[in-house]
Amino acid sequence: MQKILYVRLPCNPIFPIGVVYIADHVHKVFPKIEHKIFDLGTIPPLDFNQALDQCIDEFQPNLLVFSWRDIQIYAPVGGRGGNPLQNAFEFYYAKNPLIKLRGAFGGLKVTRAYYGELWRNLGLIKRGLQRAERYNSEVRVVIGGGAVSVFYEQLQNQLPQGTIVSVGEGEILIERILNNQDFSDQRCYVVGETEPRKGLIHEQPSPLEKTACNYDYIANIWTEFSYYFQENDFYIGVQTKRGCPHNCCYCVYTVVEGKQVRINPADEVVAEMRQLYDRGIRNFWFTDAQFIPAKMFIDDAIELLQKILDSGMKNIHWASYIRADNLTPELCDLMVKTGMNYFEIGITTGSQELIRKMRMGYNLRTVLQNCRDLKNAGFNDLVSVNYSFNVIDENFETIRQTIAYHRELERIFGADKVEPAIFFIGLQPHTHLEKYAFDNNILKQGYNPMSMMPWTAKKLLWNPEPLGSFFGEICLEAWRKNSLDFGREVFNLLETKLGCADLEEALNSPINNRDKLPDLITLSQ
Ligand code: B12
Ligand code: SF4
Repeated sequence: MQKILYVRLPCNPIFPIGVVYIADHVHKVFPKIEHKIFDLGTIPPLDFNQALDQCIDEFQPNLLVFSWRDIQIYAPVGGRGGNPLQNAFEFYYAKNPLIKLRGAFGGLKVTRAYYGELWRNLGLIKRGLQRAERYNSEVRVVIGGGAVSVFYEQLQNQLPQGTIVSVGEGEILIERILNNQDFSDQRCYVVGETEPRKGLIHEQPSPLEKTACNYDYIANIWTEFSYYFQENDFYIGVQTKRGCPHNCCYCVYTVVEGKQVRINPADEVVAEMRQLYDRGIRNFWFTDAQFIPAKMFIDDAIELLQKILDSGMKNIHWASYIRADNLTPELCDLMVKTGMNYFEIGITTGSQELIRKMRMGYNLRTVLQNCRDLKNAGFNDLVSVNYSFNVIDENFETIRQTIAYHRELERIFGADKVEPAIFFIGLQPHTHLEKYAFDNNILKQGYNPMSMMPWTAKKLLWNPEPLGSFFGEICLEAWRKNSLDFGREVFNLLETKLGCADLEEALNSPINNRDKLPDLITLSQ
């Protein structure tokens, strides 16, 4: 008799949709297997060890499925141990020695928190295995999830021998393990037995037809399920598709999920939402890499939203990552009617020339038109616009263009409704940007992308010279003047210093500039 324990490793409270989907899938294929979900995200840190021991003692699993969601903490917001971006910038760019020292202390705190969490999670995996071996010497450990998908190579030396390390979605792999079948063709390796294949992450995931998650069953095998229903501002994850066909130079989603977009049938998505709705959930996060990955998927998005509307679920809200170049007036209308109340536009830059150089493949003019359609459809909520400055070939002119673009978005939605979120790219393995960094001697092959040592972190928190110090100083000044409205302050400071371009300049990417494209454009996967 198989007994599977799904352990979601500690994480900020975010619904553990990954293990829920795996447990649901495995239950549908093997209805007789006993499952239990144990979510360390709901346990206070001091109780982790004891709670894990107790769960294993009671359940005595013979397969341990560990799900690890996030490792990286480069976020421009307060989080674990403080605001990592502010600490790093104070340490790297402050001229005032006291501020530099404050940055150093802050950075130390963040670094300690980072390594502390890393070692604690690795410790929990080892501890879980040893505890489970008391009851079953043949117990196996499988580990997967977002963090593992990104850092599967680095984790190799830190996990117990025999651990099966999985990249990307894990349903078929677990199915194979339970059937005692060969799983060597899956995106995985076994610590101490096989090496991760070269380019493993670029392999396509196995096809899988997703059906609505059976939440009655999930509620049976997961005692803390209701934890996520207590706060009514929680956004529960629902996946509507997998994969993204794009090539944005800094993005790893497209390799983790694969380039082939696989749509989950709209009726199944609505059936899944309905079960959550009946349990009182009103906020949903469509966890897709992109909700509308390309024009050819607009009809699928329309079908889904129309079915949500027809289902009669009232007062619901949803959010997702959305490429704003793929909207139509009909879609905008449905988005508003179905309760999309938070909108993130990840345009990165307001300069069409840089959009092309970063291989992001969209047209800024179209984005503006679609934003106007959205506003006309009645969208009146907050729009968060993500900007990552200084990715590649940024210069004062492209900054002025980004300012012009941002001001136009403010004219469309209202300045109080458009929130600029200032990011700097956290460089990730397996991206075009990583290859660019190798080719330009910014990083050396064999570097450790998980390292938080200041000399490596400075390269991974992507803000290269010659503009690195300029942005460093602008950000420091913005935090000093108005840390509560950091993004807007950054834009105001940039505009005061550099002025604003003509919008038409921002929207054009003159063809003769193609000659000057950096190596990036010629990179292959
Ligand atoms: C949607 C999303 C968000 C949404 C989540 C909304 C919500 N309410 O759910 C928002 C915007 C809030 C968000 C925030 C963050 N995110 Co995020 N997010 C994603 C995204 C795009 C999808 C995650 C998801 O839910 N997918 C759908 C579910 C079903 O898939 P899944 O959980 O990955 O599980 C599947 C597989 O991983 C696998 N699997 C999972 N566990 C296991 C276990 C075993 C044993 C096996 C075999 C397989 C397996 O099978 C599952 C089913 O197919 C991923 C990138 C991506 N494309 O994967 C990043 C990602 C998970 N996020 C990431 C990060 C870092 C964050 C932040 C910490 C960013 C930050 N610095 O602030 C925050 C904070 C999150 C928190 N804990 O508080 C990283 C994590 C890895 C890392 N780099 O450390 C990812 C991978 C993106 C990246 N650039 O690397 N995120
Ligand atoms: S940034 Fe968005 S559109 Fe670009 S590859 Fe990543 S998920 Fe796809």
